[in-house]
Amino acid sequence: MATNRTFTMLKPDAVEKGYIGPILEKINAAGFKIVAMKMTRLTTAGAEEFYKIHKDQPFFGDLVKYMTCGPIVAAILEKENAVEDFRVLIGATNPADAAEGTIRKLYAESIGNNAIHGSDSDENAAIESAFHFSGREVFSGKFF
Ligand code: RTP
Ligand code: MG
Repeated sequence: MATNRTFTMLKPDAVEKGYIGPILEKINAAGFKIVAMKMTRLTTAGAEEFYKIHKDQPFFGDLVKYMTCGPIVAAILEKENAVEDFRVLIGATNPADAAEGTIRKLYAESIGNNAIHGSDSDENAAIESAFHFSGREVFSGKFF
């Protein structure tokens, strides 16, 4: 399996509760390499664009409000089979359904406030990474 990339956001609830460190530790322990990272905040327009696939869902308004309510940490992660393996590491959307030991099981509050995002395809990982990072902010290969 070739090394590839996924995109993640530690969502505002996780940042507010001081879970940046513990979540990054789990990401590192699972073998993902951080190749880009920043603390930032989504604007309403930015959140609407990022989650536009959900614009007709009943939860869209709440989702945009939640994703803009505080800072997030955005990152690009590298690993073999990154997209699929990261979705396993974060667990099901609803923490009540998430497997033991997954990030959402450990750190998410609810199906809405669920601590972390993971891209669902290689194509979306590339789109979402470009949404948050310029080429100069993304590192690759061996760092030194
Ligand atoms: P994500 O995109 O954030 O990684 O989450 P996901 O693939 O597991 O779930 P998705 O279906 O893409 O939903 C995106 C985000 O919308 C919020 N949500 N709320 N109240 C609800 O029923 C509901 N359903 C989804 C969550 O924040 C979810 O992560
Ligand atoms: Mg999704």
